[in-house]
Amino acid sequence: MKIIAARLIVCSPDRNFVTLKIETDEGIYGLGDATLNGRELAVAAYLEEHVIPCLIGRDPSRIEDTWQYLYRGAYWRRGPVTMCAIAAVDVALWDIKGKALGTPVYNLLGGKSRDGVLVYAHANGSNIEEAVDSVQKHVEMGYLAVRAQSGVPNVASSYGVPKAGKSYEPAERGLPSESLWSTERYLNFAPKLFERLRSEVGEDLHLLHDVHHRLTPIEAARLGKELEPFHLFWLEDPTPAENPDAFRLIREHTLIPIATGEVFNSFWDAHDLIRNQWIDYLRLTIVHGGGITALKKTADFAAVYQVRTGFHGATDLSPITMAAALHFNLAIHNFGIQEHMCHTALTDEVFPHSYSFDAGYMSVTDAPGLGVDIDEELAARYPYQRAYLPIARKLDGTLTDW
Ligand code: CS2
Ligand code: MG
Repeated sequence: MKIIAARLIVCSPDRNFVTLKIETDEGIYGLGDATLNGRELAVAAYLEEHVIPCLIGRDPSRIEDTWQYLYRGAYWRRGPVTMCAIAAVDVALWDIKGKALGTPVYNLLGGKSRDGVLVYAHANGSNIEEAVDSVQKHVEMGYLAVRAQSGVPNVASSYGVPKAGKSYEPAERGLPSESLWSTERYLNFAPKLFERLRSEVGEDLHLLHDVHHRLTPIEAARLGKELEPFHLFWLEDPTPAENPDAFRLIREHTLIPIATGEVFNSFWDAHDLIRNQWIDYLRLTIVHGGGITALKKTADFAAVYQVRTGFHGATDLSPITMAAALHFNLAIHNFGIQEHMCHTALTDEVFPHSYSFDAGYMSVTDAPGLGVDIDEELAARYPYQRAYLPIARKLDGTLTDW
């Protein structure tokens, strides 16, 4: 089998997606997600100008060799754009291999280790009342795990809370919006949110919370300690993770489980955090971390230290990544949980897929490969529109982590 063509499908059915389609001389094609929220065309250009020319004529079954060729052959290593591009090729090749062998990708990763993939939903509200109501709505929908985010009193816009009447989509078309943030107000508020949530939903529901990189290590330690009575499933991105030592400091002060890594793009970003057991869940995911090949190596390393996966799964990761993640999550032993932020009906129409949600878990069918496709004609009706993630500033105007 030979690769005879590879091309990008860039579309924006509600938000931007970049999809790589690799075609072979036996009529089988594979799909890979190449979406990097807010920097989509950088990855598209990297693939178009520097990767696709090298793919033509290659044997698509040589997945590991192709991964090494694209990683080591670039000379300049790592980074979100490079690893997202490599991921798109890698996932498309796993899709092709599954289709060529007539088997779902999870079977190529060791077969099922579980019958379904535990997922968590996004609940949010502009205040505690709305957040409680949203969590309860997701419990009624069958979720066993729910992330709760709330507006903070006297803070204009908090992370994870949609604008009035809209579903939550952080990327905004046009130039980046700017919002004001107050750590002090947030730190005084967050424990009240979870005290109320626990009293409303009881002990069994897994509650998660995303700090979104906004605290210093000692502030994160304070928050972790104050949230301990409400036994969260995890506290996510408590502090920026460029300095892994920051997580040592948090670990010294609190038992709250820690998750981080959605902004990582390589095993090496997580290496110290894993081997020192400074985190409990790794969020590094397939589309941003170099693909299935890279994540398998990383997850296997994490398993040795009893660190589990908790893949990022926001709407800016396409249904192709969701499908790949579900196959991966079904197979590996040290699976933790999968984020499930539902795509819109239109996005699901552009990307028909075989995965489904039921009673707190997601599963895939035994369709060969990943079990996902792209409706190119429909995608073409929704052309790319530049969009950015927001910028955050402290009340005094200092730029801070959004
Ligand atoms: C968030 C994301 O889902 C999450 O945990 O951190 O919504 C993140 O803000 C976006 O994926 C950024 O593109
Ligand atoms: Mg997050």
